[in-house]
Amino acid sequence: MAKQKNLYQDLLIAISERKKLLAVLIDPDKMKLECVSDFMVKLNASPATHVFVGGSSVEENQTDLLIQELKRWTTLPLLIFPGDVSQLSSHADGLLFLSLVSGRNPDYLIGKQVEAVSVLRTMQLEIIPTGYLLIENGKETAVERVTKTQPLNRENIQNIVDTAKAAEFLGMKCIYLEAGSGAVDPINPKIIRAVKQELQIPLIVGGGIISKKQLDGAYEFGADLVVIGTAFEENELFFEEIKAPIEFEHLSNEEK
Ligand code: 1GP
Repeated sequence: MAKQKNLYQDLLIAISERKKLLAVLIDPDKMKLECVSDFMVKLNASPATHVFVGGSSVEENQTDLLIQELKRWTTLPLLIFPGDVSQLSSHADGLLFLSLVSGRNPDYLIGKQVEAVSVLRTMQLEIIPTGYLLIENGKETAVERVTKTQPLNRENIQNIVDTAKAAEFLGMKCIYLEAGSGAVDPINPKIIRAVKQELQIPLIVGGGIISKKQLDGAYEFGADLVVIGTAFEENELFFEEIKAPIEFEHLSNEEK
């Protein structure tokens, strides 16, 4: 099948049309190949607009095999959200080329990216440079462990905004606010709003979102694309739950 080459352009168009974009994150370490078909039938019938694939600890080749299988079941854009260079696959449509700008570990700011180039040269992936910000959420996350970096203090909203803006000034095409997979608290709506107000580029938000209300809240406060993994992994009925129309009025004043 021909590759979709306009992922980023399509993202900008969808955002300008005020579409609510939702990526389902699939972790190759947790999704068995034989379960893909059932999962994808549900995903295809849901409001999901993108499929992201990636994890923090994945065996060599596992990602490539999973992506090949996923592509048999969906025409949605499939982007790699890599935990490591070994998760690159020519069968995906695109790649979030992450730089962990919240941390100060050179390996995850630029080292892994340099390592990836020789592999990426052999692939036709659309590459989307993405400033990746890990925000503290109440417990240690896999990203923190693997990258040996500290998340940003969630109370220091100005520092989070400045970090996101610095990434935009550096030329990143998206900002990803990450609370971490399975986070206790998703990104606080106040942080989403403050970052969104300063950004000219798309804002991705993920980590710890397990209810329709939290999903709607993320959109209302400025997320352009929301990423959810765990909630779908643990409860496939969640595909049904998110089908209800968005009801912003149910958010309390406190949350606003
Ligand atoms: C993790 O932001 C993603 O990198 C999604 O997190 O698994 O908690 O939905 P969850």
